[in-house]
Amino acid sequence: MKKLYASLFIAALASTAVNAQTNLVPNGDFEAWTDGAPEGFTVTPATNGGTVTQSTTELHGGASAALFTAPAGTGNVKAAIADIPVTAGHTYVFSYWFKDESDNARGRHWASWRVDTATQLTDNADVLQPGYYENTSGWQQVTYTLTAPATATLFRLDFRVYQQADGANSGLIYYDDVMFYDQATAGVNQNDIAGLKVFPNPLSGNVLNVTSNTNGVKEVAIYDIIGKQVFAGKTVNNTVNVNNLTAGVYIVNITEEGKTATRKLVVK
Ligand SMILES: [Ca+2]
Repeated sequence: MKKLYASLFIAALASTAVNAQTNLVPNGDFEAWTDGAPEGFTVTPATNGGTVTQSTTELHGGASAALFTAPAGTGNVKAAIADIPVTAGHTYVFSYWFKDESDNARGRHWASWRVDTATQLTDNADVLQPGYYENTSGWQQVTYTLTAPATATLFRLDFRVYQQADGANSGLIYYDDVMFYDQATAGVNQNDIAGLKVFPNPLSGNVLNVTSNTNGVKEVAIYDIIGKQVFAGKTVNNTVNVNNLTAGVYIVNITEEGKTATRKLVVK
């Protein structure tokens, strides 16, 4: 028993160290607040107001999340992080969770690769500067895997909440667990699951086969093209049932025994 506890403790330490090193968003889990403001974020209200406050009752992980209250009119309340230094050609994972069950608020992230603080690049603008998210059911994860363009040295990111069109005042959106990390430092080996096969592809039925040389239980997460998670589950007899997917293109993330791989999936 003693040996087991020691192993678990070391595993927990290693896991903490990896997370601390790899997440380049300070206080991305919204656990640290000073004088009512989230540490590491600069909050800018609209001329019509809007606030970002600590939520300890509604949250995705840890003990708190950020609660955005929409302005009473046009404009947005914004929470921005300091620009993150990036290395051109490295692959980064950008991910966060949000919950918008309010008819009176809509939100989005707003991000860019930059040559410097003054010069913005247009690479990945389709996903880094998206339209508004309106009304999710529960917490939703947004995830992108992106490669820093050749001239990029910085990544800029903020979250913006607006009053929903035709909405009343005081709409609410929650954000939590913001991550931005260099995949090379994540301790995750991409495409390293020996013999991985995902089929049929295109998929027309409900049963997706996910097989590998070891055929261990795999965690499967599926994202739509705007990065919203639409499925999460584990394989049973090397299959997952994905009957809730509508026709379209998806990204499938598969994890088996600490190794992760990504595949594109077309659903007919
Ligand atoms: Ca949190």
